[in-house]
Amino acid sequence: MHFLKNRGFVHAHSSEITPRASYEGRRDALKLIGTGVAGSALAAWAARDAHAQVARAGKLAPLAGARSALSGGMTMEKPTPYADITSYNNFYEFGTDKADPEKNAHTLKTRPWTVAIEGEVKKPKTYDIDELLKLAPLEERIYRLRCVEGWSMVIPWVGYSMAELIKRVEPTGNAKYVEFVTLVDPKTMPFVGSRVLEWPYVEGLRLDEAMHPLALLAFGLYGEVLPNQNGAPVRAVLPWKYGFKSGKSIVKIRFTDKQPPTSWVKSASQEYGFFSNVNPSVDHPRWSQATERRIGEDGLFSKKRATLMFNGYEPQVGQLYAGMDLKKFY
Ligand SMILES: Nc1nc2c(c(=O)[nH]1)N[C@H]1C(S)=C(S)[C@@H](COP(=O)(O)O)O[C@H]1N2
Ligand SMILES: [Mo]
Repeated sequence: MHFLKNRGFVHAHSSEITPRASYEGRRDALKLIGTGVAGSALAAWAARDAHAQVARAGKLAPLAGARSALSGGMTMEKPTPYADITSYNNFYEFGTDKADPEKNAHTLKTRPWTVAIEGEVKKPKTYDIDELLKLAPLEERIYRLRCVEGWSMVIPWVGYSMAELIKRVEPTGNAKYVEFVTLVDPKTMPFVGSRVLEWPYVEGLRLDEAMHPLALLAFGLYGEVLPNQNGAPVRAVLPWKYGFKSGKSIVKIRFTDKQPPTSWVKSASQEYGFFSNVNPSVDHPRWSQATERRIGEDGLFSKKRATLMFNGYEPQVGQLYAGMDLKKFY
């Protein structure tokens, strides 16, 4: 234990009961430090109170969430700096360069905003965004995000499990899939006239995937409302899938009996599958998916990090795919 002391790790008094989440977090930190992955920044991060929220960015309106145990081991990974999370984006409606969304998305109008729940549900309803925001207690979830392009970030989201919404609208027995339709507005989105993708940007999940507690509806990050470029006012976050499954600026959630045709499958089905679970052993036809570069930490010449099965969430989500051939259902 001496190496922990040397790095300023703060031990709780023995009279204190160690909360489960902080105990598990500490174990994860030990593992990382043991493998030499941790620098002093990570050690400092690991030494803070596991229940404390990530400090606000100080840029937009505050939106606090109680730290969730569902962050799992990610609680101990250092969040990517706010400046990187908000300036290196994929949001093709605002341009295809990484810097375009930050430059262009100021035109997005996030109020008034509604999200329509339609299809195979007993209680279809169009929610005003401010009602949707208050539907369930907000939590802070620190998740890895792995883009199919080979980079990753660690993002402290604020939101609640999609399951909270889904159980309130009561899917019928016919509901097998959930389709997420995002905004298409030529007046504010300069690139929806382009043919890079079919608009609106549509994504989808199997119902059991959407019901998994890790599946998040996010309204904020770094203790504040979402910046427009990150998908304001509400987006999906599926941490075990490639980033493109997490649609930004959602306007409609539709429950269906058939697998919805999604934008990326329509544009190149040999390259992007409906499931798109992070899988280091299934390469993209044009590049390997075995490794990744962490934005904000790893330079172009740094040794790449190993990509983990289901982006590290295999213990939580592996069961969803038991018995499936993941090479066939990529
Ligand atoms: N509507 C919409 N949602 C989208 C995209 C997009 O182009 N349009 N890009 C996706 C991709 S490829 C990734 S990696 C993530 C990036 O989210 P971030 O910019 O918040 O990190 O958003 C996803 N959601
Ligand atoms: Mo992506």
